[in-house]
Amino acid sequence: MIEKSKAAEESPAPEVDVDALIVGAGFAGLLALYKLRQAGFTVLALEASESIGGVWNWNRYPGARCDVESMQYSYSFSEELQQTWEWSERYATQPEILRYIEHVADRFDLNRHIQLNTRVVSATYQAHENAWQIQTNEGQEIRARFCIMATGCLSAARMPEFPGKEKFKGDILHTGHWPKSGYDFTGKNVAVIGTGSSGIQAIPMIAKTANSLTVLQRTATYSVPARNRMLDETEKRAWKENYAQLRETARYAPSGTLYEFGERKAEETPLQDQTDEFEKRWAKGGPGFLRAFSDISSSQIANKAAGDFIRAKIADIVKDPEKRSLLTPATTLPVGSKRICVDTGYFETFNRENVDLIDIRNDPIKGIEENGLSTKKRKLDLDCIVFATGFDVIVGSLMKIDIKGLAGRTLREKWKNGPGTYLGLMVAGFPNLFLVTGPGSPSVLTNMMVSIEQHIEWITACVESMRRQGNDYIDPDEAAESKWMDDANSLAETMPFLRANSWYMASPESGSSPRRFMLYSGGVGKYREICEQVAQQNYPGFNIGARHVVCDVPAELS
Ligand code: N01
Repeated sequence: MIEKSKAAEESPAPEVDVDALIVGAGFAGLLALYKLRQAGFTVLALEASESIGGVWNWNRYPGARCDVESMQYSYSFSEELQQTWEWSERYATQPEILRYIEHVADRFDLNRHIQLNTRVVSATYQAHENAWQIQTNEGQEIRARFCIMATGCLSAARMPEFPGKEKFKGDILHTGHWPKSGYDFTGKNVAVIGTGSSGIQAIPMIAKTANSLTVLQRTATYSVPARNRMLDETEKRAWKENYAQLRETARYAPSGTLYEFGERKAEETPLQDQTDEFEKRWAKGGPGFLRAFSDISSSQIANKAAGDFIRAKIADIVKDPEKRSLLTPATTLPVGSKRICVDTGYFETFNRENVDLIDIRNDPIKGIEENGLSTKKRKLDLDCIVFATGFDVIVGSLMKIDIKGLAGRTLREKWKNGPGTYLGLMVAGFPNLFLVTGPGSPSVLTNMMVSIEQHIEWITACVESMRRQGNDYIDPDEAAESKWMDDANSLAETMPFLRANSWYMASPESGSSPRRFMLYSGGVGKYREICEQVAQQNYPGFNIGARHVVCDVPAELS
């Protein structure tokens, strides 16, 4: 599995098993394998699961599909691939995306570099040999010059601990960790906890076959219809004939996705025209609803107009007045402060007789028992409880690994007051360790395919440039890192994000002090330009050197 490069064989420097060790074999891990191998580095990916696919391998719940259109949620690195792969629907289903990932791995012969069923438990930087020592759950030890953490932002399923959970005799499932064999809800009494993107997709599907479905909601969610449909040949041809240009435009679009961007400001648009535009977008479906006007994320008035429109739609759809009121997002919650959901018949599902709704802010979950679940006011007899409670986002999978950098300092210790990175790509004191779509980058605010490709291309170019210059050590400056994170937080102050409690925030509840925005919200285009500029100027903000420099580090750091 581990192959030595010619350069490594000839190198007089301390030997490593592999030039680049990649953690994770989802979209990011596969691309890292491909690009770094193309560049002549030896590569190995370790994947905890028994199969590849990352988040699309784990999230097999009914109704799971992507909310970025399939023609845009795909790799752009190979013209042949994008011309030959056929997407069938506007929004691809989880099984189709997984088939695509498997196809890519086969087509580019990546599987031979992937070791499955292997969880990385620790990664320790060894200063004396300038290498990362990786330890796996199987006790395997691998030394790598570079470590690429392609661990995903939404991979560590969050399972809240309700008292009595272990006593439940029925089935407990988590949307982010769904059984591969599937699950049959037919005739069952089911509760779903959580109404984010996963819950909103799963709830209408579960309701179709369950005997009863009770949704336990903490916060009412903004959702717009997906209007999913089969793609027709003309549409696909239009994309394929113009892919090169469309992809390039997407790389500089605010979120890396092409929408019809409204140029007018809602604030300056007469009310009837505003409503007409929102209606048009509602009928078209998809998150492009939020691009109706250019000021929805910058103006509270425009944002409220978009929110009011959705609230009015919910009022039209949901018949029961109590459910309607509970499902209506508060006017104090800006649209887009959390990721907008995209659904197929979500609000309509609450008109079904077998579907009930409990507001757990008013009627909190007390605990789980042998045969069901109790809230303060109600007792539910259940066969199955589905947790759609999300993930330990962005940093969750990294935090599961015991990562030690210079002087044995752990990443957990370094990030105890919230995550910090330079450019979202590296952490000061953790040399040669690259993050993919990490905190401080646009990450989950964007089309992840665009962000993943940009990061992997940047990382590959960076290590190639180091190799050209005879360097093999890179570590960002603490000062550059602090400034980057401060600037990212200031940028977010102009957006609706800080006005909501969402998982975009590192907050005192999640161990961060002060409360900070975790991502870069200036858009993928601006972010790409900054990263490109850093590379062109030979990486200011990074300490780059050759291994003898590493040997010269002060004793207290080695
Ligand atoms: O997770 P979430 P998700 N007790 O964190 C509630 C991507 N994704 O898996 O809002 C009770 O958004 C929580 O309540 P609240 C996409 O980026 C994409 O749904 O915090 N409830 C919320 O309702 C998405 O944004 C796609 O008050 C608890 C829900 O659980 C991201 O994944 C599909 C609770 C969690 O929502 C995450 O989505 C699916 C507790 N202790 C996912 N803890 C598509 O592409 C949490 N909740 C379409």
